[in-house]
This record gives sequence, structure tokens and C-alpha cells, in this order.
Amino acid sequence: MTTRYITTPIYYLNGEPHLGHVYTTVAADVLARYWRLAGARVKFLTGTDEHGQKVAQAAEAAGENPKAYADKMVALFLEMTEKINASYDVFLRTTEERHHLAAQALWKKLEDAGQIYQSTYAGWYAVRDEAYYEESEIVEGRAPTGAPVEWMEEASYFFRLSAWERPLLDYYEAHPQAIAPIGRRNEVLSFIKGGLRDLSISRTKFDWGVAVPGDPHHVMYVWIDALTNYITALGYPDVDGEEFQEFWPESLHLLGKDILRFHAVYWPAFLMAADIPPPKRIFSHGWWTHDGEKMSKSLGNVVDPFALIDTYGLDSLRYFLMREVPFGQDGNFSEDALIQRINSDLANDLGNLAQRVLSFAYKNGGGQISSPEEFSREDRELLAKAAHLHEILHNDMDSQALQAYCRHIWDVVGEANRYVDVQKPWSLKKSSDPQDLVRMGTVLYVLMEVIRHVAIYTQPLMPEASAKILDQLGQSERTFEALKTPLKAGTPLSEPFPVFPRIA
Ligand code: ME8
Repeated sequence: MTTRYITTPIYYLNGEPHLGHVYTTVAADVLARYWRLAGARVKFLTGTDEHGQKVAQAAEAAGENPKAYADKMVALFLEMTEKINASYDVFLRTTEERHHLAAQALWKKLEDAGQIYQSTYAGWYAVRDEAYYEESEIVEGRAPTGAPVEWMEEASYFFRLSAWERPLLDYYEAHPQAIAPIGRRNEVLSFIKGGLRDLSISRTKFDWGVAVPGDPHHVMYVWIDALTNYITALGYPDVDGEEFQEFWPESLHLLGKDILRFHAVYWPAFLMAADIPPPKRIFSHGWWTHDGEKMSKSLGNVVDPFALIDTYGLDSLRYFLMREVPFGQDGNFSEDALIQRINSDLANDLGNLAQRVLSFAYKNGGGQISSPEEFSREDRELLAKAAHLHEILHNDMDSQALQAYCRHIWDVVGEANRYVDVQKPWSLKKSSDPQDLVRMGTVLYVLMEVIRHVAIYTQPLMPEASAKILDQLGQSERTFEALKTPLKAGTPLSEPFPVFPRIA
């Protein structure tokens, strides 16, 4: 049986969830739902990154101890995850005991393998990025990301990252699909080729983190702790366990381009050093701006996803996020663009198709799916296009081409709308020739079969709206397997109603 392990980053708790977090989690959810409908065994992991200086400082600013602060903030992320209908299997908090145990087990494994040594770190650190920077990277007193940096000097454990330069390059050469899109893969390769320095992996100036085994004056650097979450959720250190064996070889990490280096350089190096294969694939998506500007709290232009959902509906937002921008590229959010997508793709294209066909069929076809007579060439062509989606969409999802997935479905929606205009079932209805009424039944059957395909395939994108269409069509079998059997004539239809209202 096919398996899929799909992860989101675990989000920092220093602020409220925003559109960027929603984006990655929706993308992961679309993939998870697709693979479940395809019959795969799926594990979908998300969660929160609760340790480190950034969260500790946010807690301090709120006048709370870090654990109490984390317990309060995590509720907002859980609420977001529920509100966007993310079908996660595990929501992991790094403050959970099982995670502390997993992170410490990984540390011990690295230590036993001679990968960790003690020294002193002296250099730049950006709390906002939870990242170390080289002197050469600092521009006008800031990190390349624009984050303020501070000079740090403290006793620290180091990981022998420099030893993994060659093995990483060899690994990526042997696994060209391990980092996507290709441009990001090239960035990672040139970063590694530029030379890797050993990485400081512990801190002593604060204690909000996982204690270093055997040396509790140190807490682990938040990134070694955070990255471990992906294997904690599979029962690490039990690498021989069923969960680990089944899911780790099929791992897919989704993340924004901001944190590619941590995932594509540090994480595979830690794993290889601990005798664990690197993740199968890392997909790094682009960055959303708002009305052309970077979203930031100080600019006061962070997009609040909850308000959008309340105004426009969840499924419309999910569709927009997947359709608007090729997955992997940067995009710009504007309310106008959202409204335009809703009105054109959802209300006009899909909504109209479903509404006009289903209400016509309900009224004029005895409230049930009509029986087809002989199919014409046009009928067969349209049915073949719908049937062919199976293969096209599988390839899209296998390469995380989420926008292409939408476009390919909408190509068929467009064909179906043109078919309605050409076949004119309403004219056939008015004809006095009894053959025309038979033909009307066939045309409606073809259209309902195409709508069934479309609504089954839109389930990962828009679970609730698709369910409404399938309810109206009287379909209870909704997996891709169901599409192997032709639509059954005689199935009762439910009273139709519009699923995608236009936004005025
Ligand atoms: O980096 N556009 O957490 P984080 C697109 N805790 N995606 C965006 C975005 C935007 N404008 N803003 C945020 C962390 N994201 C670490 C991760 S994983 C082991 C640890 C998304 O709360 C995107 O997925 O800063 C990005 O990578 C993530 O949120 C960063 O979330």
C-alpha cells in the first residue's frame, strides 16, 4: 500500500497565526486529503515550535512564564488548524515530554558517533530568525533577512557540520528530486559548495529549551530541537518501529523559502550523522506579500485569515491560495484578487456549471440521474477528458504542482460549460421530436458524470463545497476508486442549491 508522510513547519508561538501559516498548512492538507482519496495510508503532521529565545522573549514581554505563555498561544494555532479544516493526524508541541526524550536521544546518538564537541561560540545571532550569521553576511548591522543581530559569546557544543559537506553534495546528486523546486535545489547546492562551518547547537544564557543530556547548564539550540519533531511524531528513537519504518521513507516536508537552509542542510546532516536517511523530499514554497509589501507586524499589514474566512468562506480562500500562485513561487495577496477568483472560477465557471445542470436535471429528469443512450463523438470526447484527469492529477500531486492541479480540473470545467452551450439541453427539452428528449437524457448524463469527476477531485481543495455538490448528485462513494465505475443512472438527485454565491 502506498504511504505518505506530509509535514508542515512547526510554527513559533511568538505571535498570532497569519496567512503565511495558513498557506503551508492548507497546502499540506490538500496533499494529505488527495492521497487519502487515492487510497494511500497518510500521516499528516503539524504543530508548534515552543522553545528558544524568541518565544522566551515574547513570553517575557507578555509578563508570563514561557510555559504558561506557550499554553495560551498554542490555543490560537490549534484554532487556526481547526478553522481551516486541516485534517492533521498529529499536532505536536515541542514542550511535550515525548519530544524532549526524542531530541535528547538524537543528541546522544550524535554524541556517541563523535559528531559533537565542546567549544566557545563567538559571533552574530538573530533572535528573530533563531539563526547564526557569518561576519560576511552582516549588512549595516543586520542579517540578510533584515533581522537585527547581536554579538554572542558563550560556551557551546558544536556539531561537526563541516564534515558533511561532501556527503550532502553526494546525496543530492544521487537524489535529484530531494529538494524542489529546482531553483531552490540550486541555491542549497551552492550554499553547501561555499563551505560549511561547524554549527553551535547549545545555549547557556537562557534555559527555555530541551536540556542537553548530561550537561543541564546547556539547552539545545532551538533548531536541533525543532527539526527533531519530524521524527518524534514517528516514535523516534524507535527507528525499527512500524510507524518509523512505514512513514519515514515517504517523508515530504513543506516549508517556506525562509527556512530552507535549516531543512536542506542542517537536518539531513544531523540525520545522516545519526544513521537515518534524509527526508525523501523537501518542497520549499514562496512568500506571500500583501498589496505588494512584505507582511509584518510593524507595518500593520498582516493578513488576518480568520476575518477572510468569515467574509468569503473557507473553501474559497483555500482554493484561492492554491490556484493563484504556482506552488514554489512568490505571490501577492489582495482582497480584489481573491474576489475576482471567487467570481470567475467558483461562481461563474464551476458554480454555474453545477447549478444550471443540476437544477435542469432535477426539474426535467424526474429528480434522478438520467439513462444515457448512444454517446456521440462530443460526448465521448468530454467523458474521455474527465477520465484522463486521473493520470494528469496524479502527476500534479506527485510533484506538488498544486496550481496545475487546479488548472487541470478547471480545463475540464471549461470544456463542460462549452459542451452545455453547444448541446443546449433546454432546446432539446422544448422540441416535439421524442428523439430529442432521449438525447437530452444523454447530454445530462454526460454532464453529471463530468461534474461527479470534478467534485470528487475538488474535495482536497474545497472539502465542504465539493461535498455539497456530491450530495446534490446523490453520490455517497467519493474516493477515486468510485470513478472506476460509471455514474449510475436512476440515482435520486437532491434538491439543488447554489454552492458558490457571487461576491457583489
Ligand atoms: O520558522 N508567505 O516558524 P514560523 C508564505 N518555527 N509562507 C509564510 C509566510 C509568508 N508571508 N510567513 C510564514 C519557523 N510562512 C520555525 C519552523 S520547523 C522544524 C521550525 C510560513 O512561525 C512558511 O511555511 O516563523 C514558513 O516557513 C513558516 O510559516 C515559518 O513559520
